[in-house]
Amino acid sequence: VLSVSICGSLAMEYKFPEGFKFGVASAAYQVEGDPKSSDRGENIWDYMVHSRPEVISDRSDASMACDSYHLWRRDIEMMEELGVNMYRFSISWTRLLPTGYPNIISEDGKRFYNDLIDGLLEKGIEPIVTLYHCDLPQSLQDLGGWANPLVVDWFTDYANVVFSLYADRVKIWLTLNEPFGICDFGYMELAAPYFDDIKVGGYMCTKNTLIAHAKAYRLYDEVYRPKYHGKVSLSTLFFWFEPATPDDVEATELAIQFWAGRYDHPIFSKEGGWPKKLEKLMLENGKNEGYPYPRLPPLSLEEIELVKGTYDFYGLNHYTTRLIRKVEPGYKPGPYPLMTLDEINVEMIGHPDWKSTELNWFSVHPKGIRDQLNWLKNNYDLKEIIITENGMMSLDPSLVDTGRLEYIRDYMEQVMLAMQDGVPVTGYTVWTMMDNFEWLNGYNLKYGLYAVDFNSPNRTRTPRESARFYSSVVRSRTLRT
Ligand code: BGP
Repeated sequence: VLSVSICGSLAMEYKFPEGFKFGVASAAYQVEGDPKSSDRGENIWDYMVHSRPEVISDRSDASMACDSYHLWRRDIEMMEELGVNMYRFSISWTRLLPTGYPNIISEDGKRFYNDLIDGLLEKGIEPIVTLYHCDLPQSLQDLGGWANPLVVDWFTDYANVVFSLYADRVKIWLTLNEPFGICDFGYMELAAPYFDDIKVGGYMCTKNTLIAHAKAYRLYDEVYRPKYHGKVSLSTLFFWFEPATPDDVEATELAIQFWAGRYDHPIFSKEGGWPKKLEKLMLENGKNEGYPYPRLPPLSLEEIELVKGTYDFYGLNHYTTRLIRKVEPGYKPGPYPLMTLDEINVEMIGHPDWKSTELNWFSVHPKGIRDQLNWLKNNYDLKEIIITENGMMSLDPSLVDTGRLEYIRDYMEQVMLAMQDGVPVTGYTVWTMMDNFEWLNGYNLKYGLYAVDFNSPNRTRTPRESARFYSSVVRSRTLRT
């Protein structure tokens, strides 16, 4: 680290270590498009946007999205422009297995991902592949989806097909993107399947995602690792939380355990299983509601052992920090359901000094990522952390995206500082390379280093200021603040 004083203010210069990876991320449903001309089967997002168009803020759908199904060569060119050396993308389950089951493997799907992987490797870009990023086959949703324990077999069969096709070339795998998003958002009307059923279906989903992840990990471990020596983990969506007042310290730790620990503790902690305090509290909550059994389905000793330790690194999706404040039971949340975690009676609020984005759940507080990385280091035994998503949303489509540029600069600086604290971060990935179908926000919300013209038939991609900035950091492996 070098520090230089310019006009009295301290400018810092950080050099990224040799081998540090810089990437960009995407997800199949958000960029690929083309469910019609290929044989891709229907998934839960297709079904939801067509049966309930009003839930998408601009009533759009992802039938064409960024058209990466046809324009993937242009996508790779953009990565070359940026100079990144890894690309995190996901495989669409129903593009590869149109029925959801391995009885039919789509030739077209197989070829599509083969070409993409080979195209990346030719340019020296490492593929990081997510097996599941929000797009469950509708055929499996019709049988109960993630709330049905059979999903474990469905997912493992699918994972086996993917590994058998691509594990010779793909060395870094993420089984699931954000189980919190799959279950908590999916069962609180914030994502497909768009159910209002958090306390039954949602918590069944919590358990089933863990078991499905673990089985896929162990499958790789036993069958593929001896030959291909890759790494497997998952990505956790982890808002960082700070206490609003000294009185809220305990509530904040509980909020961390409810949000991230519910999914992380069984996998990454030494003892495994649900976080103890949380498990107890949720059992009491159930009883108070006249429900005598644990709502968080118990994990048997075999299941605890099955899930524990199923990681080779930690994949972190970090966006924002919220303050945690205790509230009375029954407190009515604000306009965003996300703002309250009623299971543990806390509310998430912003800090008056933190810059806010246009959506009020998202504050800019770069130091949050450093504190969170240190928390991970102190709580789990981690040899490697890859930041699998970090980026800034805006409703402003302009190419001069100073806010995003500063966000990336300041968050990367805090990642650097965390590395100086001794946190083993080995890679950083921006969400996202280009504007895409941002789930319930359709095309209104922009996260892209590149802007995409969704009115042009060829989905023209144009770099923003943040793309130039990120590229200069990546190419020089130096961050200047
Ligand atoms: C992550 C998802 C991404 C992406 C991003 C922005 O949680 O993994 O797929 O969409 O969040 O999310 P949103 O559009 O909800 O702000």
